[in-house]
Amino acid sequence: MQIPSELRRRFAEARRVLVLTGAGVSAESGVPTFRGGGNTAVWKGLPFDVISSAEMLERNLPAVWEWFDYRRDFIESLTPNAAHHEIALWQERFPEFTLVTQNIDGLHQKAGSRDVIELHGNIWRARCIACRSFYDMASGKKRPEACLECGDPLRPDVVLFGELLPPGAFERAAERAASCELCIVIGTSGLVYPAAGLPEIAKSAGAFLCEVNPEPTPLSRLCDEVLMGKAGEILQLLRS
Ligand code: BV8
Ligand code: ZN
Repeated sequence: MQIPSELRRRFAEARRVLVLTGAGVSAESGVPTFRGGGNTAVWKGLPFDVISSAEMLERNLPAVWEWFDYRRDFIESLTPNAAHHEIALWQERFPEFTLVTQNIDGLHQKAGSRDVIELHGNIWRARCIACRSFYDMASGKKRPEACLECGDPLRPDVVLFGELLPPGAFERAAERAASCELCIVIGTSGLVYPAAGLPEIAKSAGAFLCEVNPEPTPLSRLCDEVLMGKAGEILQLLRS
């Protein structure tokens, strides 16, 4: 794949860069995407946006835990791929670099990315439904049965459908999107809001918008450049 000269020039000259990632950036690490192969991920007969919903949390917290415990055990043995590593290098390359992810797998951080704006939370954390105390579950740490502060139940520290994003996360991302010169959207189907609104904010603020995805998405028509292929193979081609 040839990197178009305009994109190469923008990549070489940009100082303020925002990257938005989705499940596709973790696909080459073995993390299943949600809409891979045209069908939506299903758990025990329930589409993921049903089991991953505020309504389900109300109705059946143990089922929600079972779903995230299964995914956490699955992700535990997986490692970052070339796309994660390339993106981690960009935080040194660009004076003002912002990494925003919809992923809860923590693979960006495992690849060395710092200050990642996690719009949808993180599967390695639990939090108390009442006092919001946080509990780290990284490297197999067991979560307590209930909150050690107030005794109330714990829930996964992820954003479920119908729930608000973490305080300030979207605002910070939107602020950076509105001031970036180059916005690169990697491995997202661009269907879930408000995350999918960030490239639109960047574009309308005058940024050069580039998408990396083997398939067209609703965001493709907005883009100045679309690189159709796998992130793990394409991102390193941007190196001069
Ligand atoms: C909210 C955590 C306020 C849990 C997730 C406006 C319009 C319509 C609907 C709404 C709207 N505003 C709000 C809504 C409702 C809803 C929404 O957007 N629904 C959609 C389905 C229409 N949004 C919400 O509920 C949000 N909250 O708005 O709060 C509010 C409150 C009350 C009432 C109303 C509003 C919260 C959304 C967050 C939900 N939590 N994750 C979990 O993980 O289980 S979302 C989850 O799904 C992911 O985080 C991600 O965001 C999304 C999946 O999308 P992708 O990551 O893009 O993955 P996908 O599989 O779809 O695509 C992968 C792509 O990668 C593909 O394009 C593929 O081609 C590509 N690819 C594959 N391989 C590669 C690759 N690319 C590169 N390289 C490869 N190798
Ligand atoms: Zn508590």
